[in-house]
Amino acid sequence: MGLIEKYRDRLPVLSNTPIVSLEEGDTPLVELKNLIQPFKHKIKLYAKFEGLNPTGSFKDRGMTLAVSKAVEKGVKAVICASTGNTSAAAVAYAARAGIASFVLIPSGKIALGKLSQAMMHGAVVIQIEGNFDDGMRLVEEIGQNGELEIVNSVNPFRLHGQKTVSFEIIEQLGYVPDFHALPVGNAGNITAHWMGYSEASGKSCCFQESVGCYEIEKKPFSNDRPTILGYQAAGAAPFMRREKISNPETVATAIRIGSPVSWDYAWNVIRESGGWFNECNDEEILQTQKLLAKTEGIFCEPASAVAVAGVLKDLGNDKISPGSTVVCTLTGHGLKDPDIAIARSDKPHSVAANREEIAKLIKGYI
Ligand code: AN7
Repeated sequence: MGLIEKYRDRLPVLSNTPIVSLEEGDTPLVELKNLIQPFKHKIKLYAKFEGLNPTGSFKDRGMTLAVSKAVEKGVKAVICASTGNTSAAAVAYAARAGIASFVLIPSGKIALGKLSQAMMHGAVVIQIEGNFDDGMRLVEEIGQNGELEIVNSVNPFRLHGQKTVSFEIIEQLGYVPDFHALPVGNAGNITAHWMGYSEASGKSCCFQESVGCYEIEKKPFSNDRPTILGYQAAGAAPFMRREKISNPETVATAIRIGSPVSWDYAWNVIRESGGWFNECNDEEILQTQKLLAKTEGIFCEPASAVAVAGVLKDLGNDKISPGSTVVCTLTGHGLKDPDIAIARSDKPHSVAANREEIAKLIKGYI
């Protein structure tokens, strides 16, 4: 079942909204016991593995709703700027809906898997000599006349779809976590998580009305909200600098964003939840990506590892208290960025197709 069907009462859909779905959502919540074991601070750490959505990232949650509403409205095409995952989701859902899609991506700065997705589904792929922030500005200008539906997270339906991740976490855990950590780029997802936790607990959050005042089910099913922790890559950390930056740079290309659209919303989330931002450098990010892969069997993309890297850092700082339950959103799948995985791993052994040679090699390891 797709998430619009599952959470219909809590989403702004009408009885005649055409549902465009790839059966997204319902992703695993995995406890990271091995990874946390060596740390002296005892917490319960979980990963919500959003890389297991149909196009390999959390963007599918927002896109099922944004594209469904675009079709309801009768638009012929959607457009977005992207560091790769939004475009992958947009083109797939547009293909499913039978409408055209246009995507603006920063030339040479999106991961290989994401580029292949953009190219595969029949979209018009426009590589720009500029970064995500340039693309976002251009899309807002081009989308102004209403002919094309913008499916970046300025589209409130994206946030409504993405808020469902919080509903699922509460259902899966059976309670509300103490902390929720996630990577922050354009800041749509941190906003959506807070919306979800707020709606689930029947509490209002300061931007709920501005992202769309709809007649939706408000009956609470939880009693609290977590503290939200937003983590950024050090070279692309406008929230840490407290101002937007013009030349973001990081190996985690998904979050190579200097001018987040949901700037004010994200600050409100931090203030209302009593949370904080922190940053990790590229080396910390890649080491944590590897740690997840080697100790837990979970292969996420670099941007996603920022959430876990940040939690480990703040555990060390004693900012997260022992005994806490902490959920990290792993936003995208590691297969999105095979170049990084290969560059950061031991080279395969090259041997003859010979039993003795292989046996000798194995002996060296056991
Ligand atoms: C894996 O695809 O912005 O803070 O254009 O792909 O909601 O932007 C991607 C963002 C985290 C940050 N992790 O989420 C895009 C895009 C992954 C991502 C983020 C992104 P937001």
